[in-house]
Amino acid sequence: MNCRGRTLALGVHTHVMGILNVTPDSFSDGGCYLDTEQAVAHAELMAEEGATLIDIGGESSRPGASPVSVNEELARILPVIRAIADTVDVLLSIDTYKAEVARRAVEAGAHLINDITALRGDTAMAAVIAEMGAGLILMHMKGTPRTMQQAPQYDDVVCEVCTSLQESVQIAETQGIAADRIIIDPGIGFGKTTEHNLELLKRLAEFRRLDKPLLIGTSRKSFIGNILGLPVTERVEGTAATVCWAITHGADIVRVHDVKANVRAAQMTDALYR
Ligand code: PT1
Repeated sequence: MNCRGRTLALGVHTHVMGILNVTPDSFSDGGCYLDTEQAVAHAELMAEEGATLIDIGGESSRPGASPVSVNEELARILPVIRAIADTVDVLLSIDTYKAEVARRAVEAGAHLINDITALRGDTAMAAVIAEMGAGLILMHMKGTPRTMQQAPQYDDVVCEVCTSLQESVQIAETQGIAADRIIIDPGIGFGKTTEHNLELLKRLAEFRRLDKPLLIGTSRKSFIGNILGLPVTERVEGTAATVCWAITHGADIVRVHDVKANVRAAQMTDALYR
């Protein structure tokens, strides 16, 4: 696939997308020089460890998280995007559902937008992506991050997620986004119980029917914690197991925190499977 003059070869090997959160902790207001330095250092490390994409997020979308303003989000991510785009050889993805944030991020050097609302959050998003020739990740979510884990229900989770993503693909292409710039993602943990997440992974191959590159994000998520009975700091092996499984069931890109371990798992799985 092709976005903003950069190409991403698909099918040759699995791409590992490293997660770079620039949501400040309570001791920092975000956007200051030290934060930017730290973020760039983390991006450089992930690139050295084998990440070919980096996903920058300025607003948490974990269950229960609250939204932040456009200005706050921009203050957090723009300095980091500018610094990384200049120095690190990776595709830069921005985790935002706000069209204004997307536009400014792509102007600053980002290559693709990771929209966790799959174009349902901001009606101006599709036009921005189309106009700027950026790539787009369409992720399925039921509800909003604040409310999505309040007893989510589906008749057939795979069919419903598939249909919803197909509709978003249709909206994207109708609004002028090139068919080969669209990636799909079933949104593990976004309005899904542990059973729903397992069902989505077991039947992951059904998403190949949409004929789009497939991204999967399971990293350190609570369904792994529920199964293993382990806290978030102890989920790297569980995550790696889901990464190997996802690759053999059609994933092209995996979104992870622990790049080194998951690149090794992905390389070994690629050698056996691809
Ligand atoms: C994802 C994803 C994302 N996940 C894409 N973007 C998060 N494209 C943020 C839990 O259950 O899978 N795909 N952006 C992080 N979201 C969560 C959701 C984190 C659930 C944790 C959980 O613990």
